[in-house]
Amino acid sequence: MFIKKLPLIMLAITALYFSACKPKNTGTAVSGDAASKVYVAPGKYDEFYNFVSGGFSGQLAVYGLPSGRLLRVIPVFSVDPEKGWGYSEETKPMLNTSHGFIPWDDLHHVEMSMTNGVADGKWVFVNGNNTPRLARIDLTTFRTAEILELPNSGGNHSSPFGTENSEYIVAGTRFSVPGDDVNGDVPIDTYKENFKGHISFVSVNKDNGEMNIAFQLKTPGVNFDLARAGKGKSNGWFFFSTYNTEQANTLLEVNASKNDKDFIMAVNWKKAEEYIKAGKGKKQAVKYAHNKFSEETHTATSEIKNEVTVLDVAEYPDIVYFIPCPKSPHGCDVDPTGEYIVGSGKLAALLPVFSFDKIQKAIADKAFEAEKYSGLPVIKYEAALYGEVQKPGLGPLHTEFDANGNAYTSMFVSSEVVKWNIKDLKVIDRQPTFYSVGHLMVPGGNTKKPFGKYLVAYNKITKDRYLPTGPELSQSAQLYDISGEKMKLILDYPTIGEPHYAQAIPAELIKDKQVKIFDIKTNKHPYVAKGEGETKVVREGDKVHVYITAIRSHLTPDNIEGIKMGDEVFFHVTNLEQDWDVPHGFAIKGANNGELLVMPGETVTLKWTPDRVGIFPFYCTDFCSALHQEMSGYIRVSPKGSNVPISFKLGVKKTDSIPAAK
Ligand code: RUQ
Ligand code: CUA
Repeated sequence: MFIKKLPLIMLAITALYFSACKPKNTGTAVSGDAASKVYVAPGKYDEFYNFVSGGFSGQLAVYGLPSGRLLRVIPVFSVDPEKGWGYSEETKPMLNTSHGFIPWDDLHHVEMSMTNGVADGKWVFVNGNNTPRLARIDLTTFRTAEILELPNSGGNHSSPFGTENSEYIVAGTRFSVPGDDVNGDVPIDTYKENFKGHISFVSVNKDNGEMNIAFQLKTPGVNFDLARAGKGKSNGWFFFSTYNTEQANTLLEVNASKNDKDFIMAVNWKKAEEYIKAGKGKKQAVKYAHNKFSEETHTATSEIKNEVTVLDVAEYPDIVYFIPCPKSPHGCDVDPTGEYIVGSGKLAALLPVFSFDKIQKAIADKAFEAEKYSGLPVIKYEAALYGEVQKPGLGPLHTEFDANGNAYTSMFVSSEVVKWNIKDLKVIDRQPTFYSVGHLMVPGGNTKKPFGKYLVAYNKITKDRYLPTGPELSQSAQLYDISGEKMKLILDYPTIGEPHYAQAIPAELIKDKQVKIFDIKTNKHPYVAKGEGETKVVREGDKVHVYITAIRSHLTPDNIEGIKMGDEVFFHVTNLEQDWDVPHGFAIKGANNGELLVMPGETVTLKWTPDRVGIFPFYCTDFCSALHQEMSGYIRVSPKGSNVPISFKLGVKKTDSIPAAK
């Protein structure tokens, strides 16, 4: 109602206002004992691992909490020369898609694998927003183990969100688009007829984590923003926030903000699963990549798959129910009991809290609006509503929970974190953020058993907090102590990329499960050299395979001759070390590629095409011992057609030259 009646000029003002404001007291707002709360003494460990999305960096960063110390950056949808990710031959297939090699994506959300509604520390799932993909990171190696492309999708934003036992990781499309199996060459203003939403239910293998698209739900064409699975009593249901239910295709800023209410879409996924089991889904021809990294061969494979099973919700009206939710809801969060569903309408002046019991009753009583939405039932707002939090703040985005019945909502426009009670819906406390907070995170705050204690605000704009760094300033996280009635800001720390969502897990759950080395004896890489005696240089036409080993402090072989212009050289570097944290690196002059960083017991390959005749040094890039600077070698490149034979050696051990294979 409210915005509908406003003239366009007012809308423009609203939009301006929505773009953020700076809180008044941007000074130091920390209290006296803050330092002792975040101080982790040298040699001591943090209490939590915090996995923070890197946004448009395509990476996932791991911080310790409460110190805010950066522990690791994990490349996911990115190439990373530090780790050779996307540069080595073994990792390139991880970034393959139906569009070819895509070395970048926009990583927004983080979801830990769960058992009984609590994070179990096995895997972290993340979304690629741009070219729709899901990734799984293994928490024993802190490396990306799997990437699955999602067909029928355009902008994988409402993703990834998991069920109580990670039966499914669910991914909703941000942009509705014509399905992949139909002719998409249609006028853009035929959105209403031709554009469809798709939600992917991706199954997760309990033992090895492997993902597969179990089925997709085809929905009306809207934008899906975020989602949460039900839990406890609402396990079996899923809740998605939607916007652009106006189905606009241009100037969304205005045209997708017209309706007084958009919807939370409630999905009975157990029902959908039953229909799928009964064979009701339709097989559809699509094309998507499924990429897996094997820790046995230390190599990724990419498979293009061609089929997905789709259930059209329009044909099964007892799967999907729409619940009106004020003004373009962003976050859609379910409390630890599973009873309360909070919709954060980013343009709304209140926060609606829906009741799962009331939703069930409304469905049983058919308390629906007279008008359906795209042929699907719309539950009456009042029939689903538990109550509204009045005047919570401006621009609510996301809500997390503690173990004591409190909710915490981020307010983008008024730049604050607001604590309120779930039962009486009264605001208890509000603390400024510095500023324009997007996501917030309470350790376990999305699960059945929140740990509470801390809250981290991930801010979109961070002026005045750190030393300035040119036109772009550092992104920021802010840590609050939430153990008392009032929240207390205790630390600021910069983040990499743009932080979106994050989750944290007690360090105890994973710190002793880390892979320390790869057993060289079980290395199944086809080009492994399990000892210096197995090193060799093999010519196969104009491809040359160099089996090379690294151990403190030499590379074997370190003198290589017989390479010719026009050759493609593959350096297969095996790290022979069997000690924790002794990687060796490998780089060669003129390689238009990254370095390699090879873990103990692992084999990794660098492809190099020499571009000129001469002597090319190569060396270990990781300072591995006092004689690291000695860990180097030379390769000689001769003109095409030269008769210099292949030869290689280390020290006096002149190795036999191996004649050309073909
Ligand atoms: S979003 S700032 Cu991409 Cu998760 Cu809400
Ligand atoms: Cu090996 Cu430096």
